[in-house]
Amino acid sequence: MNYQNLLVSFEQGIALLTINREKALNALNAQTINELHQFFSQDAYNLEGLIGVIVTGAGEKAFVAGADITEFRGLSASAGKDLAQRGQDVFFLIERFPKPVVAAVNGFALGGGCELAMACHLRVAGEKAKFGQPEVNLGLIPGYGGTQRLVQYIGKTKAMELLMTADIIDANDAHHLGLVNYVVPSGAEIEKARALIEKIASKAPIAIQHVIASVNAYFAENVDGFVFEVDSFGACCSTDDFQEGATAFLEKRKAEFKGK
Ligand code: DAK
Repeated sequence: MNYQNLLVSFEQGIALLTINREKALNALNAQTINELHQFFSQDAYNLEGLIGVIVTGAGEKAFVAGADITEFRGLSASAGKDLAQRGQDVFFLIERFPKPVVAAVNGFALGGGCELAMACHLRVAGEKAKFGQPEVNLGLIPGYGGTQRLVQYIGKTKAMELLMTADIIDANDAHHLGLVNYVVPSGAEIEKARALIEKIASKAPIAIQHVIASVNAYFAENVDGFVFEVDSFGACCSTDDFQEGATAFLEKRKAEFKGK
């Protein structure tokens, strides 16, 4: 795993992925998007014993302050479309990753940064974190799924307002709106993200995969989420973990899941 803009450490089953462009407030340039693609399409799958991924930003100021504005100028319509598609593909890889991905939002999460946090399954915000989609200030709209996921998470009323006003909200407002799962003291984001992943890792891994896929199915086009859930439920029934979970309950002991 050789990256220019990502730092990856792997400890006790958890990959800590840090966007490492602190001088540019961790803005997502093309190289970083490519490296995220490399990690979530290949490298993460090669980490033996992986139970989850934490995504954060280097330094104390920013999670990710957006797409890298220095790369925008002179972008043609077709190049812009290609770039948006590339970014969306990467963020879908994150959203569909079969193990929990938690954003530890340690500062500004603006534009593409807010979109990156939204592509993760869960979000823990430090109390100094700030969220917003200020693309209209630049004559743009979000290109990495922001117009869709923001509506999914906070509803059309507030999403319309944030997308059209470019207002930036703090961590507590983001929490009240349902954009983040937890607000913690600054500096404690990773610890909380780790605790969430460890809790999830004590459950049946195949069931967790099916939860992720089934919840995503609610938002997928041309997919009946209820039908998808029935199929996923059936698939869980054929696992050893289901037998173990039910047996452990009846024997009044803790289940020992094997992910089989
Ligand atoms: N891109 C590049 N550099 C950035 C940056 C960004 N998004 N944000 C900050 N920086 C750089 C600054 O230029 C500055 O660099 P130097 O001048 O030191 O070389 C350094 O980071 C520190 O930033 P500031 O000096 O501005 O720090 P402040 O504390 O004063 O302000 C701030 C922090 C976060 C409020 C401010 O930096 C800011 O407003 N940043 C821009 C926020 C923003 O508008 N982000 C972009 C949102 S739009 C697309 C797909 C997706 C998107 C676009 C296109 N296609 C497919 C084509 C998404 C777009 C967005 O994300």
